[in-house]
This record gives sequence, C-alpha cells and structure tokens, in this order.
Amino acid sequence: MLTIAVSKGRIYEEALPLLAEAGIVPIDDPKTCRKLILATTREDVQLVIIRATDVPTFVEYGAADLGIAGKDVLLEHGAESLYEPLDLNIACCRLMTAAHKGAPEHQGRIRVATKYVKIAQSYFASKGIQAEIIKLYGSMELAPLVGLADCIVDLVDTGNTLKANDLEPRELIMNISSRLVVNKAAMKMKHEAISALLIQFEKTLANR
Ligand code: PRT
Ligand code: MG
Repeated sequence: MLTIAVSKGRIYEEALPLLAEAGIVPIDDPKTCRKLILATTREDVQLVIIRATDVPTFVEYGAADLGIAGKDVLLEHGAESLYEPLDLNIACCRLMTAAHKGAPEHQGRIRVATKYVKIAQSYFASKGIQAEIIKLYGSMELAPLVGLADCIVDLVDTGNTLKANDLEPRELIMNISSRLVVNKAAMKMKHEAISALLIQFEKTLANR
C-alpha cells in the first residue's frame, strides 16, 4: 500500500488531475465526506487528508510514503529529511513582503508579522536588515493596519487579498509551487511502486 498525504484546499484540487493520470481517483470527496483516509480507484494507493503544514511531518515519520506540499511549507518545516524529487508546478504563488499602501520604506529595525518565521528571519538577515519577527497563525494582513507590524511576509496569488486590505506587495522573496516529497525509507522499501509513480507524474508534467 502507498499512502499519499495531501491537504484539502487548493493543493488537493490541483493535484487531482495529476493523480488521475496515474489512475488514482479518490472514491470519496473530502469536501462532503469527513473521512481522513480516502480509498482510491487504485487498490494499492490511499490518500490521507491533512493540514498543509502537517504534510512534511507525516512524510518524515513515514506515516505517509509520499506527500504534496508547498515549497513555503517545506522550507519553513526544514525538510532535509525528505526527498523532493519533483516540482509539480501546481498551487503556484509568490512569497512576498507587503506593507500599508504608500507607507515609507522603514529605516532601522522593523517588525514583521508572518507565519513563516524561519523564512522571514533568513530573508531579512540576508539583506542585513534587523527584523523582529512576530509569529501569527492567520490574517497576517491585519497586522500593519492595526500597528502590530511594519510589514508582513505572506503568499500572494492574485493580489486581491492585499488590495482589499489597503496593502501593497513590496519585495519578492521567492516563487512558490508544490512539490512531491517522499519518505527516505519508503523510497528504498517501496522503490518499484514509487519510481513507477514518479515516472508517470513526470510524463504528465512534461505534456503540460
Ligand atoms: O489548513 P491551512 O490553511 O494551513 O492550509 P490550506 O487549507 O490553505 O491548504 P491548501 O491545500 O490550500 O494549500 C496551501 C498551500 O497552497 C500553501 O502552502 C501554498 O504553497 C499554496 N498556495 C498557493 C497558497 C496560495 N497560493 C494563496 N494565495 N496558499 C495560500 N494563499 C492565500 C494567502 O496566504 C493569502 O491569504 O491566499 C491569500 C492571497 O491570495 P490572493 O489571490 O488574494 O493574492
Ligand atoms: Mg488555507
């Protein structure tokens, strides 16, 4: 049995066509079904539906053989213990700094609100900017509006969320896409099944 960890939101939606090309179609729809383990049309493959930020943990511990996770989540988690053989090029977005529209570039030490503490720390350090990082779990956009932070580090896709909150994108930290990750032991123990899947995914991606 191969277990693939996927999060329920946009990654799941964008991974479905890719999985389908490999003959993997979930029997139940996680939007309407509360099951956390989804059987698929392939008897030897099941999906586990978890929080995006938990995907690297499940794969690291071998609770899932494979997983699909955003590069943002992998970097923040520190995924040295995982193989990352494929860029699936789905759920693409940009990790950016953003600030109140028209606010001047901050001089000296700045306060940054984000859920990406590690990434933000190393980004500002690399630019030689002293930053106090404030960890938030959501609604980062609020922080500059209420004086909690000078800027935020968050994911941007259309830019609508920033715009709706009177913020503007400032600097691109990196482009983000979702990656296939593989547990290292599983890569050895289930080599045949996993490499067959990798080849199938590669084929699908090459045809896109
Ligand atoms: O449970 P949790 O909320 O932690 O995860 P989730 O349910 O959101 O997981 P899921 O499956 O949706 O995957 C999240 C992953 O999708 C992230 O780790 C990214 O790799 C990727 N992704 C791609 C995004 C976005 N685009 C995105 N736009 N994740 C979040 N957003 C949010 C962003 O944080 C901001 O609030 O959308 C808003 C900005 O969107 P725009 O279009 O208004 O700019
Ligand atoms: Mg979400």
